[in-house]
Amino acid sequence: MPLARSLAIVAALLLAGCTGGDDAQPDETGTAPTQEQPMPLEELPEDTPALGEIIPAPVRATGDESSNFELTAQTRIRLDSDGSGARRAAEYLVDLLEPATGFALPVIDGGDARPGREIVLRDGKQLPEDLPEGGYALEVTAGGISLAADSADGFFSGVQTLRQQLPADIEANERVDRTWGVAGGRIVDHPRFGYRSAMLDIARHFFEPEVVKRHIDRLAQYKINHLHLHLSDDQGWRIEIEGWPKLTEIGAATEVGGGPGGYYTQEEYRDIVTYAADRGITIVPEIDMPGHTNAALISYPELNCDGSRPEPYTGTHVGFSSLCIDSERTYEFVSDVISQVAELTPGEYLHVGGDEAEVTGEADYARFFERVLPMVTEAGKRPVGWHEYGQVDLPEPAIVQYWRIESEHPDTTASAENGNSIIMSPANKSYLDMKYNDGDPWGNDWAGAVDVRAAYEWDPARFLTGVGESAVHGVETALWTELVESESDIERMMFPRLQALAEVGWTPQQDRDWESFQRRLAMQAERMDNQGIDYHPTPGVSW
Ligand code: NGO
Repeated sequence: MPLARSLAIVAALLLAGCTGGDDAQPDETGTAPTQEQPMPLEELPEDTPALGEIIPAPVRATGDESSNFELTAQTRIRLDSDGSGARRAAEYLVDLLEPATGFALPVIDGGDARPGREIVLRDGKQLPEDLPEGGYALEVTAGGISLAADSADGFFSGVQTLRQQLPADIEANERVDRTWGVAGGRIVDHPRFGYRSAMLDIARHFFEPEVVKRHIDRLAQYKINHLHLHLSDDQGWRIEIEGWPKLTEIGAATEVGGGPGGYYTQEEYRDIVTYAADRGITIVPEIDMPGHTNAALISYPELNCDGSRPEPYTGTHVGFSSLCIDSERTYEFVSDVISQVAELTPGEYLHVGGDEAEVTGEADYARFFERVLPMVTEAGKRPVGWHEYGQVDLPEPAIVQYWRIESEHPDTTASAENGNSIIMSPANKSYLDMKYNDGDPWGNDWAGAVDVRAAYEWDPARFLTGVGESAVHGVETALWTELVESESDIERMMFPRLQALAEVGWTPQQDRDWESFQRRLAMQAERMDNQGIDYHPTPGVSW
């Protein structure tokens, strides 16, 4: 018997042994059922990624060429877990694998091990004890694949790793008749930051729910676990609020450039939230206030201090609108909005904007947030705000999102010193509305060009003076849509910078390396093509 085969059988038996299953025990005839075990794939198809050649790079990957796994129509997915996270991740995996393989893999709850034919998702009994939150271990042997985690986040991340370990054909929309191999070995992995996020501005240009859903699919594959939706701005109000119908009748009917705008009904929003959760993504809703509120003011002029109705705004300037800080009507409005949005959103966070309130006045701004922040915490949510709101006395759980390009920002440093966590979104690294290169015909440029390398080569814990690793809550890219009008614009601006930011948020700083990233990024081209992503083939990467 060839050595590789005997090793694979030993591995299969061991795997069965650790699950407590008894399929590997001798049967009535006294022979172990090894003939049921498929041959290990001694020759992986050439296009199968080596273990760990994925984005974001895993913390530790140890390949074992003698124990490659083959996914077949007989493979089943078995749950050995008490939580719902494993089931959700398993169902997601089944849906991911089905179109290209044509396999409708069954998900089985509990039951015995069946070596050689299964992918087991199990609670983290075999995880290293000190594995940080959100971590997982993926063990690939000829005898089966084991994915162990102790959180839904960990299971979803493990599934994304497995997905990228399959050949790029797995992303095809139609059945591809071929051998589906996975390189053998073990990955033990965990995120650097628990919060890895992307922001999409649906206020400047509105995007229909199905576009947002496709966007969610695309983000999830790189282990992005939050999607921040910028739901209101001067140019449009995008979510139905009961009791305030004009927000959607009037405030939603505009967008940059004069297009028709649009909004989500509460039902559509809930549906997006559920769709995201099924892919391991938490929605973070943002209602921007007290500035960036022209769309609310044209809907309800009583929110304006002089009671007059401003003109609808479809340009791209910022900093000219404000809710009336002294009017009780403002707080009735804000309270209804916050309580309804909180109710619709199961996730932990509610973003209250707070940026560029240039016509609000400093004392008014502080008074406004002194009333509004308790509304958020009372609604059971953790407030997030753009860094300007750091000038206010923030409650401890409040999170500050830094978006400027300067490396000094005393208010944000003070917030960090006071124990508030900081989300890092410096515009010259993570703003995906910026041009890639100076000569690009599209894109904003106030923060300078942001090419893939710039998006990759920075350390979120060293960007801002006084905001080190333990103060950083996570990283977020921002796609503002003043100049982004179509789904293909979204794709071109996001990809491949999104992959760079995904690795910034996941992989330990000392393990990150541009050469290695560049190589792995080039391998993503075929995956993105198969998904129909209209990415920007940025120069400097050997696509
Ligand atoms: C700024 C501004 C947004 C713009 C964006 C464009 C923040 C937090 N407020 O970022 O309104 O759309 O720049 O890059």
